[in-house]
Amino acid sequence: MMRIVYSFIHLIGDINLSIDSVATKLILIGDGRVGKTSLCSHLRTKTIPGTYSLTVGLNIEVHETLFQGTSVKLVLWDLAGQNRFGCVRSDFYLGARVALIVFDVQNRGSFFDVKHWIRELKRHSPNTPFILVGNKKDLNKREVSYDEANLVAREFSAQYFETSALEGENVEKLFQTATRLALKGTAVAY
Ligand SMILES: Nc1nc2c(ncn2[C@@H]2O[C@H](COP(=O)(O)OP(=O)(O)O)[C@@H](O)[C@H]2O)c(=O)[nH]1
Ligand SMILES: [Mg+2]
Repeated sequence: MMRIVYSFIHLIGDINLSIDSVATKLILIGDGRVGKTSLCSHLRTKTIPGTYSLTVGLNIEVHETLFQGTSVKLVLWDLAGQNRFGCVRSDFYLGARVALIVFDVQNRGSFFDVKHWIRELKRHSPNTPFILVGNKKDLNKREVSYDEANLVAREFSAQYFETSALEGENVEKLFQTATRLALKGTAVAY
């Protein structure tokens, strides 16, 4: 049954499950170990796993939230850490209503790769809006400044959020903003 629902989401991006309920697809992309799985985990359980485990293949999770009085099922597609841009299958992007492009503020390499992830998203799904996310803001060994990352986001007319999946800072707000973006243009958002 879930598989059928997911293939519908594949086809049309979001579906009205009933008059006051909707499901929408959100994808997380970015280099491995930047905190994509932890962000999803914090959103759902308010904690992140104690031990690091590499995401194998793909995680698909559903998070139910309320948005403007409507029950929204956010279908989170969390890409495996070992995937590189250029190797991600195009059906991962299919029907995505919003993307989170995540990097680690204490890892300059992951920030450098952001432009490749943006290019990849535009190639597969040109109309999918994205939010740039600088994660691990709780750490003091910062290698990327807020202003520098914000500038890249603005270059693409995107928003920039800094988060800590560890402490939960800005996580709820990030996903609320992502939900708003995902539902923009669909009937339920109005
Ligand atoms: N300090 C800190 N560590 C984090 C944060 N988010 C994730 N981590 C750690 O970074 C590692 C990689 O996280 P993970 O979510 O698996 O990254 P992914 O490969 O992008 O899914 C794990 O050891 C996490 O505990 C954060 O906000 N702050
Ligand atoms: Mg992961």
